[in-house]
Amino acid sequence: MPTAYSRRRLLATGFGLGGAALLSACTGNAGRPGPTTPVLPAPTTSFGAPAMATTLQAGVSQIDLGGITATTWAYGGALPGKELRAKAGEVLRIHVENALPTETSVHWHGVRLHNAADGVPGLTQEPIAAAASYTYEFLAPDPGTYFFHPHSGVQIDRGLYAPLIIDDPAEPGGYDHEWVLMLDDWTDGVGKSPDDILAEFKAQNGTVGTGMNHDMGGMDGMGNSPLGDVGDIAYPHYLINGRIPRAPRTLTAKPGQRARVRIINAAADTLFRVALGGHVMTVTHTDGFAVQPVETRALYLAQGERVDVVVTLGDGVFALVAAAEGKSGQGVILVRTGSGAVPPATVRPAELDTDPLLMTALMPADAARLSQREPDQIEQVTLNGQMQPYAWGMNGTVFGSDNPLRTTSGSRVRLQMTNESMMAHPMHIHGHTWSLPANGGLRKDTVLVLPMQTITADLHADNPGKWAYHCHNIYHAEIGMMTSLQY
Ligand SMILES: [Cu+2]
Repeated sequence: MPTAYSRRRLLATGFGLGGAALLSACTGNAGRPGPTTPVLPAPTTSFGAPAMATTLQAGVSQIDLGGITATTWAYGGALPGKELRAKAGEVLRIHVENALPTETSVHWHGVRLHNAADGVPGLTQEPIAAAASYTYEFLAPDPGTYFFHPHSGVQIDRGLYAPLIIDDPAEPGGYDHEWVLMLDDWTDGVGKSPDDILAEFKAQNGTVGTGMNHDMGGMDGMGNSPLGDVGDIAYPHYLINGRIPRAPRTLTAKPGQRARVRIINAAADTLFRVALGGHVMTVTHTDGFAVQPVETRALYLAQGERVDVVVTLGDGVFALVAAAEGKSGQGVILVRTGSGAVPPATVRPAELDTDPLLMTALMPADAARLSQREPDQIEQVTLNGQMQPYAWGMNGTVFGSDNPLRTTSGSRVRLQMTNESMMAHPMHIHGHTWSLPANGGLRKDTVLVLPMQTITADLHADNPGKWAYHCHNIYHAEIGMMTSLQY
């Protein structure tokens, strides 16, 4: 299946504001002041023996996607790779063996770890050469749903990803099952390779500048999303936990039981719209941090974002569907609690079309708030570029020609991100968790900035180092939509 490019399109109105309005009607406490001291201790580089130690091998593997075998790159020969799990405050030691034909790295996405373990070649370490190994050791301070993947080229668009779950010893539980779902868009070994796709984009020799860009280029029929343009590439397949929809995995439980579902979007270029047929989901966390619970029947999850939901299960067989937003295709996983026919691969639960919740419509749980404080420093950041000729950048330039953001330890830094393009960008900060003042201090490390939208995100500079700050559309990042925060 050829690569296809999304059509530039005019924005529909709405932007999921219904969800935001619903939420504030439920909670009614926007702007409530938070505690007066930071709720979390600063990350540390001095720690004791690891509570969790393991070896992770990145190598070339044959993966069965469900009747289709792909030769790809994966961790430990599995897709997704084996989940890693530890408790908050524990030290993890992961020895990485690189059996790939090229250099790699591992980034622990969302974890507020010390800079040297962040896994970004060029900023925090030398790449791990082919046939070499490297040991990451870090303390994971905050409980939550995280994942790991390379920060080398477009390797995340192969099979190199796996969950990283940090348990909260104080978690009250209240559920019978815990399921971890990884969403992905798939081409490697069955269509063009990610490196081929990137090479085609690079060959367009696009350039970026500042200023609103209303480009309307594009070629095919993609792009039918109320969010605007959300993806550039039509993939042959979309996966949940490594499987195509006609050979889905099945989760089993009993009717009436409660399941905590941790959902991770590991896709390179795809935003998903997620629903569980016949069910309402209660959103409890995003990007690891607790939110004021919200019920929804559908939600949007952008690349790099995570969400935890709790569902009370009905009786029968249900499809949890992750529909590729603005594209055709979907990932499916089944939930079976009783008898019933398996739904077809093309099943489309009605819940998908019920005003999906954006993660940026959530409000934080009180315990998750960062202390409120006026910023010491305000930085304007523009998100720039266009699909044709393909070019993406920040502040009118590309990574390598960028001016890193600089601050000092202890500062409160406000980033005002203005998206001057016609495409949504999931912006990700390393080593910190933002606080979004427009959401009462919602904590996130990956924030979807919609076309022409400005989002304000504060951070507390308590973790010195060189921190990548980039779009988590991995093709955007690799073509130049990345800078860094340094102090
Ligand atoms: Cu982007």
